[in-house]
Amino acid sequence: MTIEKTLAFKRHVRSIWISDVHLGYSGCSAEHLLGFLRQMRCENLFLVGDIVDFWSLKRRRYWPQDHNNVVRSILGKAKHDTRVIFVPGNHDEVMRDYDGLTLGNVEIRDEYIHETADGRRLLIMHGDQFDSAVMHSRLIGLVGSKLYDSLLYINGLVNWVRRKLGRDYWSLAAFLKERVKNAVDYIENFERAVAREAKVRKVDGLVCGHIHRPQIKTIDGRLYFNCGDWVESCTALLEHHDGTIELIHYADRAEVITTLPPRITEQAA
Ligand SMILES: [Mn+2]
Repeated sequence: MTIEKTLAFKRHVRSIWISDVHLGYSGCSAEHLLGFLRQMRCENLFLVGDIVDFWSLKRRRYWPQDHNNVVRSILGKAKHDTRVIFVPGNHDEVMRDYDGLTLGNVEIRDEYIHETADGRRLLIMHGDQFDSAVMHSRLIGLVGSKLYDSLLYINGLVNWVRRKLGRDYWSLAAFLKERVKNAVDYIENFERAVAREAKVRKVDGLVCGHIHRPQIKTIDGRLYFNCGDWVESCTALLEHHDGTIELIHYADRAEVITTLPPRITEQAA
């Protein structure tokens, strides 16, 4: 019964943050995201980067109807009562050239400072900006950023050869990142770099995405919020009207919502 209620009435919150949706990539859970967006109403919707996966689209053109519907749902909110701010990530970094531009009521910002209802200032950025800090300190630090840049250049050459041989694209950066990512301390280093930035920028906390690890915690007195993603986690951050922030795992709830109603009907019958 309560489930039906949550479906019938849209939940209203002050703000929603989502990141790492990866539209245009086959791993994107657009269906879940659509379900979530349709259930929610908010004053502010923050798109925290990697919303469209241009990297994946470049490799393979994939754009099913569900992905259109997500874009339409977001634009629909932007047209009505929601302020939509898009902070691009590394997979949609082409949009970073348009900092300050408003497209179809969607404001594009390289980064943005949001003030919560209880007066906390939160810096919003995608998070790939901390890759260099994390990678330099962990792995690339051994050889220096100049060499890392050279490696990326060599990576381009390697892929040119691979293309000539009809082989798939192979990313050195992704490979290194994956290796470092697998290390237990990658996430810790990332989070610490984020907290350091929050301190330098004199904000109470930072909201980001990028590493696909949903999280709310305090590090060295600064708030660390990670939106997670819509590839595996299906998570979002919500700001309630009193300023408290909640991390929700939508897929878990969606499962409950799709499995429970038939049972209720059964009982009723
Ligand atoms: Mn990213």
